[in-house]
Amino acid sequence: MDLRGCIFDLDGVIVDTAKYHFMAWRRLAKELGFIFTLEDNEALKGVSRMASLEILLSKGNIHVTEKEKEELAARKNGWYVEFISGMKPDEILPGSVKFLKTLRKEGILTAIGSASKNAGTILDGIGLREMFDVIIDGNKISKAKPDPEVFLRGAQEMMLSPSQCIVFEDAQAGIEAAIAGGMKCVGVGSLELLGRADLVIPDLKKITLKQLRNL
Ligand code: B16
Ligand code: MG
Repeated sequence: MDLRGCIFDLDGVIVDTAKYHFMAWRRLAKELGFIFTLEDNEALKGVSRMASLEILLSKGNIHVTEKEKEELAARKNGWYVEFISGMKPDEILPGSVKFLKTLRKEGILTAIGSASKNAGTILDGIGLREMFDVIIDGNKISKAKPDPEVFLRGAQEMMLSPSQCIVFEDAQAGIEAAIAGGMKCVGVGSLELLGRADLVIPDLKKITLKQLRNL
């Protein structure tokens, strides 16, 4: 393929924030009177805040009004923001910085395509904001993954067509979004979960441009 741009999911690809989301959701579940496990948390990856809350509430068999949902989501986000406020560059996932530098050197554009409304805070905390030409996050989009909006906006702002872009994702919803947007995608994580991607790698440590151009 004629590779011109790479679009990265943030949580789980560039930085390991999944543990902080889990800690906050688990705390909320505990307050609501049930246990939320690490396994339950898999279904929340890449999913928007409100959709995540819906999944959590159905796990606990809890029914609340829309207004209460807003309040619960805000409570979870308050804890999450507190957890990520102390994030340091050493929480960047292995291989990310080196790979981003390689892309820059080769003139390939870089974008963030994240569902998170906290993406800016995280990028500032880990000092990576300037490594991305374009940042599309949960504040800029109206349709959550698996809708392709976030990645299509990324391609559009890089002034590229979807066929010139590759998406890097750790969540099934994100892989589906890339496919729906007509983009090649690389799953970062386990083959078992991300088998629908064009290529699955455990992390960004060993990925080469040659591998990507062959997709
Ligand atoms: P927030 P990504 C996603 O980020 C997370 O994977 C998901 O767990 C989270 O619920 C979602 O962002 C919304 O995050 O509550 O901070 O707006 O993986 O798309 O970078
Ligand atoms: Mg993710």
